[in-house]
Amino acid sequence: MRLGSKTRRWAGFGLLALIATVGLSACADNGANFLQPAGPIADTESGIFWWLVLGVSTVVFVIVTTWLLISIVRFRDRPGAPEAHQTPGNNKVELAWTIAPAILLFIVLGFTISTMFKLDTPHNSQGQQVPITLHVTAIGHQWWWEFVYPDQKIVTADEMYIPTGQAVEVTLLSDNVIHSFWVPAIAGKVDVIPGHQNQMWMLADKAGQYRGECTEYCGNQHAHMDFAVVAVSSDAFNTWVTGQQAQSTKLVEGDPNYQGQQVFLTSGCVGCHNINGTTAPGNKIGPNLTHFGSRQWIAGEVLSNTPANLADWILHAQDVKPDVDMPSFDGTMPPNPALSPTQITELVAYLESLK
Ligand code: HEC
Ligand SMILES: [Cu+2]
Repeated sequence: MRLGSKTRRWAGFGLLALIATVGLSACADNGANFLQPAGPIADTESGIFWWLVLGVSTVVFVIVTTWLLISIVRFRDRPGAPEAHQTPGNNKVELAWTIAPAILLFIVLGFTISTMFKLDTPHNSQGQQVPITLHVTAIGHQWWWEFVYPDQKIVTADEMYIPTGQAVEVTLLSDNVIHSFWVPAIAGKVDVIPGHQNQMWMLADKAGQYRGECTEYCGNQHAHMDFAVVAVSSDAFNTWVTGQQAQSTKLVEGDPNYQGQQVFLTSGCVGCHNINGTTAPGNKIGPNLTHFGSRQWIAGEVLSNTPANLADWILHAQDVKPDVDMPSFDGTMPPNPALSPTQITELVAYLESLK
């Protein structure tokens, strides 16, 4: 069947629009871009992409396309021209175009492997070796990241603070399935495997907030397992540490958020969440909430941390993030209670006060 010229024109437009959409979507900047590196690892990796992979591909593309265009134009069929000369096979040519790409691919492989070895030792952007000054353990849960700072005795979720210019060692653990830890602008991706301890290091040159994500399919809400690496100056980092080390207190009657804390302690939340300094034992099914009010996001960056969103999350967690391990507290999932509007208001005020 031959397509009419109108149909072909529209098909052409459609194709162009599709290509443009795909191309332009790459322009969105959400902090998760390894082509805008903020540390030596991503910097080296993007270098490999620009000069090696893109360089080699460009040369091949130009040679093949030029050759193709010349052949199309020069040897096109003309009225009255004799039948084209047929070449049934040419061993020399076949060998050449098998061996040449193989050599190119081995060159790419060689540089890639040597880069991998180079990236093993912690170093700064000038290439000088630097010592590890901070240890963080990142634990992949379903579907959120827990960050433990063993030396500072801090436990937090979905936001990993690091000081700029310092090498951080990240130990990767999982208590469920395989995840993968990637902060495109800084470092990664390294698999997070249950029963196995993986290690990586990272260093951020520039202060900023960089999005990280799970890059190994781990269940329904895999796409909502984002986290943020927040790189700040050493001073700001120390201030953050001191803030996170502060214990929460068991409030007494008459304290502003006493009612909210009571709702928290009596509604079943304590089965999964810990708030240090209260009687909530918390068995780590859910994030530690001791300093929840200081975080920018709720539940793997699905919602920004505002009182309205928090109320929405507690009432309808299963609608916001279907299949999540937290029940909705709107009465649809007995024995979990339906929280009244007053209880929700008090609970939200209490949680947001935990800075
Ligand atoms: C059965 C376990 C369970 C119970 C009970 C539970 N939660 Fe959760 N909660 C979770 C899990 C798991 C997450 C993390 C979900 C995710 O990000 O995928 C979570 C996330 C949260 C978060 C977001 C924390 C963060 O840093 O992103 C808040 C706030 C929260 N829960 C509050 C509550 C409150 C308040 C209650 C009681 C009314 C409650 N939860 C009851 C399991 C539970
Ligand atoms: Cu995942």
